[in-house]
Amino acid sequence: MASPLPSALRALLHRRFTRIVVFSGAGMSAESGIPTFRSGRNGLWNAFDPQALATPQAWRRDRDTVWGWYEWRRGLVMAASPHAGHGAVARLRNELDAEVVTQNVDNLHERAGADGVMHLHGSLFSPRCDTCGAPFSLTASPPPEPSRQRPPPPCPACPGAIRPGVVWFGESLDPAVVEAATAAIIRCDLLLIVGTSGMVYPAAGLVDLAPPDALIVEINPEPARSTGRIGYAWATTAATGLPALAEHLLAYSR
Ligand code: BV8
Ligand code: ZN
Repeated sequence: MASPLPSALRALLHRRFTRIVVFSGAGMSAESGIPTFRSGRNGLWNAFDPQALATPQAWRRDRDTVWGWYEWRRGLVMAASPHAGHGAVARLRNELDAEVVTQNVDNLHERAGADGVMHLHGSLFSPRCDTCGAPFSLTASPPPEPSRQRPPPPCPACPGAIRPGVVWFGESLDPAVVEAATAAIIRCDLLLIVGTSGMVYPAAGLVDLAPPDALIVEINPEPARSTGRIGYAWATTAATGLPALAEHLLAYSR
């Protein structure tokens, strides 16, 4: 049984929403055991600052460490499971045609059953050659505790090396994904912002494109800086808040 909605939020939801967008960040995956960017560091990578590793400079300087870090993260995701919040988002996607925009590079939204997820910052599961761009399928699952240094696979088609399929700091986002996410947000009537500190641009700026009459609800245990236009900031977690919200929205659509 999902936890009850705060009465003030319930009052704001007393209408049918037909153009819902879910905008998620690292906090969406925290309850699946995936560390966020600003939580405590994890063991093997304690000394590393994600923002220092997630850059083209780091790749040029020390590919093996960068590749080892992403393989460790890919292994974490593969060993993790989507939680009830991911399931709720998948229901909103499948039953209410909601759009899902994420800053996350994991595949937990998809594994919970949501398709058409817009990955603003790419994915751990779409590596490509750093030279010719050829996509590469990583069939082998990473070792449980990859060593710090892991040489990336060579590209089968050119002298390049296989890099993570993510957008690094200082790299531009895929214009097609930004365009699709923007198109969804500018027409939404309900925007659910889940688990993001709202500090990374241009992604964080997309939430400000919601129409003036859209209701914006934020789900985050700590008030974030997502947008000045939050209609309701629900200080709860993704795995708690989203099932309750989805249940209410689905009941209203019947
Ligand atoms: C760009 C993929 C144009 C990689 C990521 C100097 C030089 C170059 C660029 C810049 C610069 N200064 C500023 C910039 C722009 C820069 C930027 O915004 N920097 C920030 C740090 C200021 N942006 C870029 O570089 C972007 N590109 O601008 O291109 C350009 C081109 C050339 C030159 C200049 C500009 C590209 C940014 C994309 C970076 N890649 N990810 C990877 O994953 O390794 S970003 C990465 O960090 C994530 O994808 C995510 O977007 C971000 C982390 O943010 P969050 O998801 O919000 O996570 P966070 O940990 O911060 O917060 C978690 C939240 O969850 C918290 O609020 C917490 O309270 C909450 N929470 C915790 N538990 C729960 C919870 N919520 C719910 N439930 C819970 N249980
Ligand atoms: Zn290549």
